[in-house]
Amino acid sequence: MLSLTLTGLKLKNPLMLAAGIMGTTGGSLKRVAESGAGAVVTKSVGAAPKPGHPNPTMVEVDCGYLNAMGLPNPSYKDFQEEIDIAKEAGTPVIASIFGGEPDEFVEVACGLCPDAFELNVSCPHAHGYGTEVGTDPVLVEEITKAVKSAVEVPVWVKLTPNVTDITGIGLAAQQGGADAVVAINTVRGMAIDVESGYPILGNKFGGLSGCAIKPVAIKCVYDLFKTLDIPVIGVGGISDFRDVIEFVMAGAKAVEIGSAVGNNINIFNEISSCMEAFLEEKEWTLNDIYGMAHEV
Ligand code: RRO
Repeated sequence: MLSLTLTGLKLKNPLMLAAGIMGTTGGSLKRVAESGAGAVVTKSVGAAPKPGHPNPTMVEVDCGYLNAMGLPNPSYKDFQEEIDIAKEAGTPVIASIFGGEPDEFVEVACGLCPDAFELNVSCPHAHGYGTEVGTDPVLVEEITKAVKSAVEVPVWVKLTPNVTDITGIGLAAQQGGADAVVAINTVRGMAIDVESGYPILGNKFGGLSGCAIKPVAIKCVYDLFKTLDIPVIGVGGISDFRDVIEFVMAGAKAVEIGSAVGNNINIFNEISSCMEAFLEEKEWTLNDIYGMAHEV
């Protein structure tokens, strides 16, 4: 009842693991896939190993989490082994990759064989990467075009909400040939310890995730659905089935779940069951509610 085809990939449900959560090892990705996710996205990997930002890299705040991990990753070079382990679950595995310019993205993409790529042009706190790349529509189009012409699997582009109008960047990704856009990455934020006056994160500022950002993400998905022809994948603050229904009504073809998986790996099965019961009671299909908020 919840199965769908997304950019050519067959998913048993529209609930995917978001990048950055349990996504560094094949073992943890496989475990999430076996816990009911429709697809899993890896932690972002780049051309060279990176240790990430100094600690603390994550702090719980009201209604969410602030992180400034700083793209810690082992590089793409031995990462295919992890992807292969994750693939054993029989669920699509999406590689999140980052780079500073088109050639770096292409180098990483050509070193991996996932079921699809998610281009990270949206990390809010990585010098030379992420948002610094992903707020420039010309660069987003060039990067997307370069990766698209180098690989044969679908290419998704994960967008930053830290712009005035996300649709301009979404259009650039579409123009570059993206098969889908993913909205949103974390919202830039900061927390200060009032006893000492020190910024709490080692990097001083970071990205906010969790339920605080859901309304921001819903508006971004709504705007992108209205503007683009390619599918929009929603992410940001999902913790129960009503959140997923809301994203689909805003125009998300599928969603990714991040922060809430940290507390509960069974969330995919739980949300799937609740969604099925809700849709059955309403006598709606997933397709009936897709973009429903645009009909009023
Ligand atoms: O690693 C991180 O600090 C990080 C990444 Br790559 C990202 O895309 N978004 C985020 O909030 N943190």
